[in-house]
Parts: sequence; C-alpha cells; structure tokens
Amino acid sequence: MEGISLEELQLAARNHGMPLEALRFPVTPVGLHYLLIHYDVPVVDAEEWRLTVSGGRELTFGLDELRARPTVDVTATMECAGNGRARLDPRPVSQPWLLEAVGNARWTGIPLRPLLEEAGIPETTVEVLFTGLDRGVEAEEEQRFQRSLALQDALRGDVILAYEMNGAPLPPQHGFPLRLLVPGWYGMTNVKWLDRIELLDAAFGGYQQAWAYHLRQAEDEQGEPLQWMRPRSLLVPPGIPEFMTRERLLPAGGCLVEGRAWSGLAPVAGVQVSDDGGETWGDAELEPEEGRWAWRGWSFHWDARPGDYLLCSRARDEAGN
Ligand SMILES: Nc1nc2c(c(=O)[nH]1)N[C@H]1C(S)=C(S)[C@@H](COP(=O)(O)O)O[C@H]1N2
Ligand SMILES: [Mo]
Repeated sequence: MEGISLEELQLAARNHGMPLEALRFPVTPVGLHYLLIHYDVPVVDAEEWRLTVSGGRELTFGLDELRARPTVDVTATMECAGNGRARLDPRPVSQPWLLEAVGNARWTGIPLRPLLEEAGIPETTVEVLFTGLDRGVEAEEEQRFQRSLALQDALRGDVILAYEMNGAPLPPQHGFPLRLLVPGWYGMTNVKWLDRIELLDAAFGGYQQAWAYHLRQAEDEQGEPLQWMRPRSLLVPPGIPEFMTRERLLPAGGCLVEGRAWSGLAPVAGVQVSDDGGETWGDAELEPEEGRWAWRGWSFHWDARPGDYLLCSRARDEAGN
C-alpha cells in the first residue's frame, strides 16, 4: 500500500465507495452506493435532453416519451471491474479502490430491445454503441465515455435503459436522466448520462472498449475484455472500528458475521468464512435469493475467542467459479 499519490487520493475523494457496514441494507440507499465518474458530472436540462437512436431508422425521444413506455424494474448488484485494485502488487495507478466499489440498487426503466427493434436493426449490425454526455481526456485521447455491446448482448431481455434508482429519478451522479443497465456485467458497461445509441456495422474501437477494462498480466498485452462479474463475497465488519486503522474491537463470545455475495456468471452456490486469513474455512448459511441479479445475503456463527483475527469470506457460484 506504499506510495498512494495525491492524484489517486483526488480520485478517491471524488468517487466514493460503499462503506462495508452498508452491506446491512439489502438495497443500498442511493447516497451509500459507490460512485465512479471518469470526467465531470454533466448538468442536464431534462426539457432539452433527447435520446437519439441511429444506424437504423433514426429515432429521437424526450424523457417524458420514454417514461410513457411500458416500465420494467430490476434489482441489480453493480461492481466496478477495478474493485480491489489498490491492493494489487504492482498497483495499477487509477481509481484506488480497496473493496467497496459495489452497491445493489433497484433500477426502473424501459427494456432496450423493443427500442432497437423499432429502429429496425440492419442485417449488417454487429454492435450497439452507447455514448454518455460526459467528456474528458484519457490516454491522450479526447473522448466522451463510450462503450459498445455485441448485438446479441444488447438484445438480452433484461438489458434496460434506467431513469430511476430506488424509486426516484436518477440523481446527477448516477447518470441523470438515463443510463444503460446490463445486469450481471461489471460497472463500466452501464453508461450514464446516455444520449446516443448507434447500431454499428463494425466493432467499436474507442479507448473505453478496446483498451480499458481488459484483464491483462502485462501492461502491453491486449488481454481479455471484462464482462460478467466474477463471484465475490464481502462481510460487514463486526464490532466497532478504531478511527484511523479501522481495526475492529468486539467482545469475545458468539458473533454473527453477516455479508453478501454475488456472481454475474451464475447464481451464488456457497459462501465460506475464515478467521485466520484464509488458512481454514467454515460454511456460511445463505439467505433466500432476492432475484437473479441481486446480491445474496449470508451469515456465519463465529465463536470469537480472545485474540487478534483476520476475517475474510469467499463465494463460489453454480458454474464452479
Ligand atoms: N458516462 C459514464 N458512464 C459510466 C462511467 C463514466 O465515467 N461515465 N463510469 C462507469 C464505471 S467505470 C462504473 S464502475 C459505473 C459506476 O456507476 P455508479 O457511479 O452509478 O455506481 O458507471 C459506469 N458508467
Ligand atoms: Mo468501473
């Protein structure tokens, strides 16, 4: 953890994580959901804002027109693909997440597929490009935040354009007035401040798609594009924190350790907890599933004897990940 720079701190102060004690909430209250904003939060006038769908028949929608369409909602866990990167060695210099870049929210909006079908999908379409209103410079390239999906992924029935979060209009920091939501995929997929959707007949080669968000072992290799969230589990730190170190203090005795686990790849199949930094593990009890895309609660009866412990948890999913 040596050498965290002021630049990294500057990013950490702009983009907060979800404090781990907020794992107690089944649905993360809006202000506790993590945030990641690469550039500046755009200020959008809802009256003037339009969504354009192009590449087929060009369609334009105002916010009221979108809101008048049949509504769907989905409770989905979203995790930044870089969650945990500040602990990697060597540490990639970027938003320095520890473990809190996650949240679980109820998103309301309209399904994407009918909108694309209305535009008429040309036979030559291979990808769908989503463009946000926010602009900045990254890798020396001036850009708007843009990500694409393969056509078959964009046509998944549960992909939505969301205009509400936890029953209220999206707040500015989460993408007002409209964002993409692809349940089960890492956070960067879910383009905020969306104003343009384009059907493309060639793969999009922009920075956020072709270079960023790849899992690579060396800095200069192409790597594998990240998509589905891998299994992960986090626990509510028990007891009370020491202010600076965040070390926890609690009375010896029985302690119910609680947490949540998720995987985009397949439903969570099991969670284990260790009190010796991962040497030995015991099985946690899973709470009922709250929908395929929401994280799953779990609990573990821990017999806390006097001493110092390093607690951790891990999850596996039904696909064996
Ligand atoms: N337009 C736009 N969309 C974006 C981003 C962004 O910077 N600009 N950040 C992405 C990343 S990397 C993540 S992890 C999620 C975070 O969503 P949240 O801030 O609502 O939690 O939004 C994604 N969508
Ligand atoms: Mo992210």
